Amino acid sequence: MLKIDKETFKKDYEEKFIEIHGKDLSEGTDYNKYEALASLTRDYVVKTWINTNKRYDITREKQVYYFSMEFLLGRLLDNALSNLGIRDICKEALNDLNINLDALEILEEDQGLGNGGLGRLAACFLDSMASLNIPGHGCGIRYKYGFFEQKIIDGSQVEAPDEWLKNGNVWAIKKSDKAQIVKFGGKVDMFSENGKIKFNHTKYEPVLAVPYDIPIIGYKNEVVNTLRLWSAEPLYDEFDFSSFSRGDHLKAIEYKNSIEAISQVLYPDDSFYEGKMLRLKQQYFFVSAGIQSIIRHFRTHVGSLKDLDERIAIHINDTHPTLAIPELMRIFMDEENFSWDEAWRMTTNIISYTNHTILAEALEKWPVEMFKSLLPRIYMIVEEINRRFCEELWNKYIGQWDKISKMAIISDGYVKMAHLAIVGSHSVNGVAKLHTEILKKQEMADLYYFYPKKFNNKTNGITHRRWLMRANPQLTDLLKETIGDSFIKHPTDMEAFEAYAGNRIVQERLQNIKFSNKKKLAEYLKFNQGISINPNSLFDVQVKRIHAYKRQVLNCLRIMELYRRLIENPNLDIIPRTFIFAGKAAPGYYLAKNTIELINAVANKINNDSRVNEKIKVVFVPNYRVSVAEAIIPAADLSEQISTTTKEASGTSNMKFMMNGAITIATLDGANIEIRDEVGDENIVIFGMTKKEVLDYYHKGGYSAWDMVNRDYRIKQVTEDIVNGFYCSDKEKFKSIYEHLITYNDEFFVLKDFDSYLKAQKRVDSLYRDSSKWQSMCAINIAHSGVFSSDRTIQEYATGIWGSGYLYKNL
Ligand code: 26Q
Repeated sequence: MLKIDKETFKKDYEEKFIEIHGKDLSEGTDYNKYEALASLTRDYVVKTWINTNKRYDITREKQVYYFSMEFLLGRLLDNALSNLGIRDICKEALNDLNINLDALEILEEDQGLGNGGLGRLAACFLDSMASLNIPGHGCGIRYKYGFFEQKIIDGSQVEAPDEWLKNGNVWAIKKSDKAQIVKFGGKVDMFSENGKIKFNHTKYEPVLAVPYDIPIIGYKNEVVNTLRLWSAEPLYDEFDFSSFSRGDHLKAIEYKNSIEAISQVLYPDDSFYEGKMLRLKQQYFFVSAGIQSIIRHFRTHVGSLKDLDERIAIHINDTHPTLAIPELMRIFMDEENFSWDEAWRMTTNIISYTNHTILAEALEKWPVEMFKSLLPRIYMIVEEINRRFCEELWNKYIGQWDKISKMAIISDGYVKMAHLAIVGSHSVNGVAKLHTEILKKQEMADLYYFYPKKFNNKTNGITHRRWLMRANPQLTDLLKETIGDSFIKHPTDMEAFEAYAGNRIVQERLQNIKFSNKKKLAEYLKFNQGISINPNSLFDVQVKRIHAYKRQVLNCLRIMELYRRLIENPNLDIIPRTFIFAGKAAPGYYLAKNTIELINAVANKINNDSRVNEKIKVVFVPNYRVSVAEAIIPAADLSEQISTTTKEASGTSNMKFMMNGAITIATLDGANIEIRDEVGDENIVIFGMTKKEVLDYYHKGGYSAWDMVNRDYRIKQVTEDIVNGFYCSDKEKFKSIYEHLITYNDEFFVLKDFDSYLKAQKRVDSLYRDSSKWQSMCAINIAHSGVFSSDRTIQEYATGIWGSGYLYKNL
């Protein structure tokens, strides 16, 4: 923990301000003040950062590298100050200087280099690894533009570039001396040298990969790990300047642009896989740069790579970094002269892989021709991995050609990345119990039966330091007052809070805390969107990426049904509710964008109907991101986790809501099942089809959306309201939703679950009426949320997969 007193801090801050702005503090804007504070905080971190790296080189502990195309960090200032243990001193010091720390913190742009769950998980994992004293580092891409900024114009999503770097960024340090060269295209020739086959790669396009290092600060423990993000730059040394001097400067610019494009944009996930060459380029770019830099480091600090598999572990976040497997093979064989067998043993020992999806249509596969021309040497290696794998399959499954071709890495003209990841790693994990079961028994069944020992489950988690302590300081204080502060280091100690579930004073405190968070959110929405909501109403929240399987449409339809009932009977006795939605749709995903339009149309109609406004309101909060989640989640009463059973691998917002004392309404999908197991049936509201019912429909058919419409007049009414002009004079506007639900016999069974969902919402209504009961349920949810801390998840990865972190275990 950094030891610093208030006066020293003040002095340092004023000096820093002058140093970077060349003017007095009194002349500074708020943003100037933020910059000086962030810059000073980074200075404080640097020494510990250097020490941590030195320590790692001396102790030679196993280093974990978490490779991910996405890291959704959000804001870093508060996190840095809190983890350094100087936030209180800093706040007081700034107060003396008439500066409000909270007001500066919100000026920081979110670092939004991720789509959603997978990217945020990577960020939570980095926080947990550093806080648990595990030498674990991130490796990814420094996208110039983060995930797009979502604007809602006339009720529709409009995308704008996320220019998160426009005002600079103090956290990252550019390390030009650690740049690596990554080679694309060209040709590979084989030749023999001293009886060994060698490969010569020529005529390739070189790209300079330049690292930017971001400190990942452990919680008050003197550990600063590194997130290394790579940026692509042209390599003019190797550029043919003769064409430039002939006046062909356009060619030079074209070259520069084509290189810079590699780290320009983050691809949106629409869950329908499309093989884009630039995306493959991005993948090899950061994987090759990352692995080269790891190996270079070990060459300089350790010397031999002989037992590298005992010194490092590389984890791949979904299949996106799978090229790490052939890239390691390439370096071991072509550069280090290892035999195939030795290279393969090391590679599979080093690599482990997490699968995050069960949507078959989202699995990555690359056309062989594209792969071969972009990565000729890597393709040769993949081909050989595939050849050897198929040979094993032939020996085991004699004559079963169909099975073998289904399991192969290369088949039907494609390279299948999940297969490569499974074959080339020693561990394959799913992210919740149900998800892992489905992977084993359905999606990857053949590969599971071939490698049963590789498969394991690691249920996701979230960092309680950001999602509880930062996002909800009042609740954190209540926990400290009642059960002490051991839960900070040992989150499962929160269980002790269950003893207070029936305590009236604690219940009242919980209610007041929630009310104060709701008031804050209401003010935020008033300020940003000019909309008034009632903090005394039940805040019913669904925030996540917009996708058909997540079923925002189901949520919307039941609001439409309730609205119809209220018009008919304005005296209907219901608990007033505010329905809050937020989330981005992939720009090319028409149905998801149409869903946003429907929600906004429903909001527009309902919010302008004075007959019902005392009872219901609908809000769509634009541009959902980490900082918005931090404002919304602590203010939620009800957490909507309503995906079609079997489709949500885990979900992680479900855990964030639970930790902040919201009650969950959920299908038995992903980690919802484990939340139910923790809190018991009486403290969660479950509805919807079972896994068996869903799988039976998929395997045997038999679902008829029309039957649902014909059997239930409420369904008939709300589906007609989508297209009869009730919400929009243009009757065609929401046609795609209507057709998806009915004409195309919706594969996500929205209408099938409608009745059960409505009944569940009715249960929520009656539970909420008994405030004491409701608060005790909230308390039980909070008390059992500790196992969903990513600290637990990371300990499981460290001991079960990486074989790392023994320092922590010996503490
Ligand atoms: C792939 C190819 C081309 C373009 C984009 C992509 C791409 C990008 C991001 C594919 C998938 C993603 C992200 C997936 C994701 O966030 N999955 C979620 O992961 C969470 C963490 O494990 C789970 O909790 C969620 O259930 C899962 O949906």
